[in-house]
Amino acid sequence: MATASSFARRLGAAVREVSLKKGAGGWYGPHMAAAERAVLERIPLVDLVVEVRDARIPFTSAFESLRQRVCSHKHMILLNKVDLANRSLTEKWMKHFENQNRLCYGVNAHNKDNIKELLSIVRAKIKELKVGESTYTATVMLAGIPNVGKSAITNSMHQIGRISAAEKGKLKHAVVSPQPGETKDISSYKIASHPNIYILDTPGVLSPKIADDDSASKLALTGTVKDSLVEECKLARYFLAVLNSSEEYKHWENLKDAVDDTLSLNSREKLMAGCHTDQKRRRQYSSDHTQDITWLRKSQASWLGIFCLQLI
Ligand SMILES: Nc1nc2c(ncn2[C@@H]2O[C@H](COP(=O)(O)OP(=O)(O)OP(=O)(O)O)[C@@H](O)[C@H]2O)c(=O)[nH]1
Ligand SMILES: [Mg+2]
Repeated sequence: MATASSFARRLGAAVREVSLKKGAGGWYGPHMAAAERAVLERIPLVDLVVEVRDARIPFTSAFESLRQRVCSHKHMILLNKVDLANRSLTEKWMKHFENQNRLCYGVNAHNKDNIKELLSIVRAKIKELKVGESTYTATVMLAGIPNVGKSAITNSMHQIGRISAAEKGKLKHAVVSPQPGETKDISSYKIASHPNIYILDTPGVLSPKIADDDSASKLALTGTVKDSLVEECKLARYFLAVLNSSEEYKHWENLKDAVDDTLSLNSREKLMAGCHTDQKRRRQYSSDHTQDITWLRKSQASWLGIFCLQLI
């Protein structure tokens, strides 16, 4: 029987093939190249660079171009989507990055308490970097590969930071989407007053040079590459193999019962309605469950359990 690693190899090889294509067939076109240049050019101009990574793949989701360009004292690593990752592994990864002299923190962008804690960490770090300056305005840049949650973090920090500063000015809103490549330009959002701190939300950048098939498959599974560029069937098989190997499949035995047990009535109705509509619209063959699996991966529903793809 094929294992998760063989499915990973097949998916990874397909993704790397796509990465070599120029133009619409690949993902690193002139727009992403320009975005990468714009992000890298801003590094000397900002006070702190917060590299956002996916907590399920803390190593593979690195934004490689930052490595040689940001000095450790102004480089923070933020592991986002901790709600989807294994908690004890995330803690180990945080220690690993701290041992490399990087400030590191794990968040769920949609959790208010996490974001409040993140805001105080960022404020404290800025204060440390600006020691000796009595009045200043600071800028923090969020950078990373696509779909790791930069815009979601930006919105949460902007909203919570402004409200706690009792500033009732009109709030801006960065577009958040389950598909990668949503943010096209760099935009600034205020996250604190006295002193003023601004955050820059930036477009995600993914190098076309991916180290190996294993990394490529992990990036595809966590949504860094547009689903339309990858064969859904290969993606679904790998996802299923990962779930099988982590025994998560036990949650699937009675899918409807699992949904009934763990979701509120309101969200259950919405979920099942979405599921049925999706199935009616998309399924052509009753035996083809790969579409259901792809839908489940995209929904990232918490009752599916977590899957951590990168051990330390
Ligand atoms: N479960 C979970 N989902 C998250 C979290 N943060 C972001 N997301 C979801 O991840 C998807 C991508 O979020 P975005 O904020 O658009 O990601 P991005 O890094 O700005 O993506 P690009 O603009 O393409 O570079 C969206 O569906 C978000 O709702 C998180 O902490 N937990
Ligand atoms: Mg974005």
